[in-house]
Amino acid sequence: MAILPILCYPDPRLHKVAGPILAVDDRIRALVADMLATMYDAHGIGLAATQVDVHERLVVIDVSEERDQPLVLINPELVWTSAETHMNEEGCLSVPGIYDGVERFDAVHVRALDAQGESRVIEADGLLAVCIQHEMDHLMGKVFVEYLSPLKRNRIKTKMIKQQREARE
Ligand code: K1U
Ligand code: ZN
Repeated sequence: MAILPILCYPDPRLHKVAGPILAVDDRIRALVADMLATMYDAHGIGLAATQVDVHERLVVIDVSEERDQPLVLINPELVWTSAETHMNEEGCLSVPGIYDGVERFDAVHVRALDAQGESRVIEADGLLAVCIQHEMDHLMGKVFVEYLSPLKRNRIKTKMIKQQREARE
């Protein structure tokens, strides 16, 4: 298992649209293991393949307190969304230190393959529903700061570029 480098906003690779996974094989299972190790190492509750510069439709999530309930979503598709939406505080491992409100569906049903290649429908609400929507956005090349005002987004972009320059020096 390896800890993979996580792309940081505003890296243009975060805006690539991921393609479908055609076979759930040993390569994908190894990537799942590396992404779970990377998510736990970074203390995140989710990670999309896009964030580790792999542009395939794969997401890992664990919103459990004990960090022992990993969820693997391969080729996820939203099949139902609630009429109700809510503003939730979000963070992102690709935008470290930034938290802000994003409007999301309260509940979603998502169809996906698991790590064995079995098709499942997950019915999610609360933090899991928010995290699924955040991770599926990553697969479409969208980072949560793009929901914020241009003023806030530009401030965040400037701050991230400065942090990355200072980290290199
Ligand atoms: O995709 C990512 O960058 C992971 C991200 C997932 C996420 C967190 C919060 C709301 C939606 C999606 C994180 O894990 S950020 C770090 C974190 O653990 C966290 C931040 C805020 C609330 C709860 C957890
Ligand atoms: Zn994120």
